[in-house]
Amino acid sequence: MPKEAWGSRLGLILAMAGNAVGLGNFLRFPVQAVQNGGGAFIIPYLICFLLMGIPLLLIEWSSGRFGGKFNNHSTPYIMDGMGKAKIWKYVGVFGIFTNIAVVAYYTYIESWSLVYVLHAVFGTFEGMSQSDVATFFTSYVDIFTTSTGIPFEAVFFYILVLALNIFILSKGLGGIEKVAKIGMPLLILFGVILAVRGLTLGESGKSELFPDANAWDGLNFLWTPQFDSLSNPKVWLAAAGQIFFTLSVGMGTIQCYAAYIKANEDIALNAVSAGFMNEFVEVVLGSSIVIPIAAGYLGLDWVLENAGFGMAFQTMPFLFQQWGEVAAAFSGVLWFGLLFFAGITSSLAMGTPWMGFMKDEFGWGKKRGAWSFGALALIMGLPTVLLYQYGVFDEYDYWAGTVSLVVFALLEAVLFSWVFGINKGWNEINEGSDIKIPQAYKFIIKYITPLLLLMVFLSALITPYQNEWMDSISNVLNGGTWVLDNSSLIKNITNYGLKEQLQSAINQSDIDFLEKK
Ligand code: MET
Repeated sequence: MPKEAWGSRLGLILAMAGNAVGLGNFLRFPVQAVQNGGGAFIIPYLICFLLMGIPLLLIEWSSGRFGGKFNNHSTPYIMDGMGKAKIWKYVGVFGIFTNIAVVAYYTYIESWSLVYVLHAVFGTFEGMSQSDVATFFTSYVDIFTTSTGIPFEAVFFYILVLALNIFILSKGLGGIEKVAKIGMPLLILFGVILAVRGLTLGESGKSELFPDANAWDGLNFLWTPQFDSLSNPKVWLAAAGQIFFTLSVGMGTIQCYAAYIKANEDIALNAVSAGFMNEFVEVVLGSSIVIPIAAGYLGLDWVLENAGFGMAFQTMPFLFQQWGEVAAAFSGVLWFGLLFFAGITSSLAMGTPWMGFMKDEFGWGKKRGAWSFGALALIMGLPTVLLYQYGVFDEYDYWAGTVSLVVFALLEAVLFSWVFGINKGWNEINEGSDIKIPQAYKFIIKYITPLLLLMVFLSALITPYQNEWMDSISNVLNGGTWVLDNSSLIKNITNYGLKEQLQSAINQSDIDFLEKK
């Protein structure tokens, strides 16, 4: 039997871009940008892309292709082949569980998108007020509004979407490639149409209720660079987190896709192209839809106050209604269809590390691999669906979608440059390459990227009260103590479930100092 490989270069790039382009580009990026000062966010974001994103892409693509040469297709085997110590295999296994935990909540959002496409078609939101649309969502995910305590519609569509993922995965690379070849162009087309609307809306949404509505305000807020943020660690951390999330680095999915690239085939140009494609979709399309459209109807102040994950499902369907019945249905299909394609091309990638591991370790075929992955995802995922109100969803996002990515990225960067060795690594990156990666990247990959990743990790450990770094530092200089924020990793590890009690026990004078600021 011939070895499995990507059907074409285009297929590979679209699958890799599909892996990266995801819900994060449309739901997470705009919110992060708004919450971190708009134009103030963009510069740190781009720097993180160049100093951590691109290097990690190169590390992951080349590690994957390297593993493929020895017929390894999963992070445990790929990493095991790069370092002598047994620990690397276990680091690879840890990476697999990140994927299963992310897929558990990620496919839930995918299922919402699919359901909302149907509701857009059937005109469910017609004539609803903004609060009706918002309530529609909360009752969809709410276990308290159903007499049985089980949101059947949500569970049904969740399982349906999971089954669809399993079905495609069981078809192997060919299935993933096909979905990417259909999904990615449609996603970009849908995104461009909506972005044109966002960019041309201007003040046409102005009303008596919202006299300040102006889409341009939203765009200006995002695109006016502000240099003062460069000294704020909070903004840098958010920017770094967004880069990891959006590029899908630190999970092992890229390695597993790259393991199917032939030994002499280019990875340098492919990696950079897929990375830039993701950035185009994120920075250009991701910032031209939700924010300007919401600012165009509700005003920038509303956006600043309400920017959050909920905007996509709780506000957009209401705003689309302002364009009339047909246009609302059409826009709803474009928006939620786009989210669905963005989601599924990423969740498919999250299945491959597990499937590859079962193949490498036990020789399991695609069907068995896909079904076992689905079963695990379901076991992990049902709590996010059934206990949504209890914050399970957010816990998954924090541990798997935020912390694990950084930890894994740090470990793989160390493995690549310091254990495998940067000289060997650099040769892997350049072997068969169609472009010349600037020599400076050899230095960056060896020193700068691991150092920055270490800094990101340490800062997450000790995030200060309310993420106010400057004030906390001056408090310490004034003889006070470093008060940890509840979001800090240390607090999350040690005080899990006891946050409130411990919060009240910390030094009140430090809190007073910080709050006065
Ligand atoms: N890169 C994809 C996205 O942006 C998947 C991220 S999973 C941590 O949504």
